[in-house]
Amino acid sequence: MALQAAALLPSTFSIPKEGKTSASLKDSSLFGISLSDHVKSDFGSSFKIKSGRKSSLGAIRAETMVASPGVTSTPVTGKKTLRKGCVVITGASSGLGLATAKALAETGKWHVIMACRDFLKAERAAKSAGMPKENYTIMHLDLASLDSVRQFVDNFRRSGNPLDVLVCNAAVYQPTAKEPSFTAEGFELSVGTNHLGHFLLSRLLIDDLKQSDYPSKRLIIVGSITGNTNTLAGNVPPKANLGDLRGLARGLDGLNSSAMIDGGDFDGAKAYKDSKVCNMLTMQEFHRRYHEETGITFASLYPGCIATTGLFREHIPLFRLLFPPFQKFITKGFVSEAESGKRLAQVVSDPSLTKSGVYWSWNKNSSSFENQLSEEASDVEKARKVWEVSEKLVGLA
Ligand code: LMG
Ligand code: NDP
Ligand code: PMR
Repeated sequence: MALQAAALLPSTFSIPKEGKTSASLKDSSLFGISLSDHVKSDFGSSFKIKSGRKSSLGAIRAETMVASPGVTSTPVTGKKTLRKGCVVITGASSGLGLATAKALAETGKWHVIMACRDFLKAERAAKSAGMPKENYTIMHLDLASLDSVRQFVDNFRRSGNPLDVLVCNAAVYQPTAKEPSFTAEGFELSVGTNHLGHFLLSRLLIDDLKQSDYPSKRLIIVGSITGNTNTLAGNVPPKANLGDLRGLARGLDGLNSSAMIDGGDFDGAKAYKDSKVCNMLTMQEFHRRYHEETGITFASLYPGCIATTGLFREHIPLFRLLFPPFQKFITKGFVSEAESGKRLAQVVSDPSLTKSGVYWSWNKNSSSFENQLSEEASDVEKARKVWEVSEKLVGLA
């Protein structure tokens, strides 16, 4: 545990600016569903722990595994039941990530590693959400720094936890920024954080997922409707468009090249939507490259319009005031944070959602369905290019 504690030092001590909880909406919606939905996370007793899980960390891992609540198994009448799953969720200090962490921790079947940039905020959020403390651990991760991503991976490995599911959830949205801002390595902040940080994280952690003996290993990358131009929401300007990736290929530094993937003028709302397209393309490229060989399920999703989260913290006050009622009463795409958390928790743990390469959405009957991605967000050639350019940028190629 000492090793783990060393990994948990916060790098920031900011006071949260947002974090209100939303009112619940017992209504069906165009793209959303009712609140009667519930998490189905039981794999049933037919799954058993495989013996001799591979441990690459020898004694350190064995020792910390004993101390970790996430990896114990409970003998029941001489048989071993399924051990707790261990899920890493990025950006679990608010909104969708926090709601998902809470939904999973409350089942008692999951140990949640909350991978957050602000340790104190995450600790407060977990406590005020009432998450059982034996079912979560907070570890520091700043996706806007590739060094921090690598450090997180090292610390996670030292913690001795297995990795059964990774959820790439964190994101920033800068709709009102006039000028770009940048990550530690000088990439435009939204694509740098939402896509490149997660790209490195998931590429590094794929090895850990491979080693897991959990019956259903998953890598989930949160997408969005607004990156999909085959929808009404995806046609609200500015529209996502990666173009020929010329800006990405030159490093998104805003100096020698554009800060935008397509090489155009900076637009914070477009940069966010472009980053979501990258997220959805990356999920599919992972599926093509790794699913058959590893059996890992790769998935993305649109959780519904969670109009009350911190994602909109930088939007103008008028927008923040009108957006929730607009989504509730006009588009009917609104979903509460709690409901969105249940949806993502399903993608993490529902035994019926094991299909790989799928972009999940929910209909008004509370059922998940395989949604269609836009032409660009399902472009095989573009996915390959985004992958290859991204691996150069994050130092993997
Ligand atoms: C822009 O600001 C930035 O300028 C830009 O740089 C970029 O960052 C962009 O995409 C990001 O954001 C956005 C801001 C500017 O827009 C808004 O604030 C619009 C938010 C939507 C709010 C609509 C208000 C409608 C009033 C709803 C009140 C609800 C009350 C409930 C009533 C219940 C009754 C039962 O501002 C604008 O752009 C102003 C635009 C105003 C547009 C108003 C359009 C209103 C409605 C459109 C209806 C469309 C219906 C669609 C239905 C779909 C169903 C199929
Ligand atoms: P929030 O702002 O509430 O949550 C985003 C989380 O990401 C926060 O915990 C934030 O940390 C974290 N984060 C931001 N930057 C970094 C960083 N550099 N390193 C580590 N963590 C970081 O927004 P949502 O819950 O709405 O967003 C969650 C996901 O849902 C995103 O992927 C978003 O694209 C997606 N989504 C949201 C929709 C919505 O309507 N809200 C709709 C569709 C998709 P901190 O708390 O420290 O700020
Ligand atoms: Mg949108 C069915 C219609 C629908 C849905 C589901 C969304 C979701 N939005 C819809 C329609 C509209 N929006 C319409 C008609 C308008 C014009 C008034 C509109 C506007 C709008 C703005 C200005 N919407 C927005 C914004 C944002 O700044 C949000 C955004 O683009 O963030 C990137 C947003 C969103 N609308 C959504 C969803 C889910 C978002 C935000 C979050 C995201 O995609 O991650």
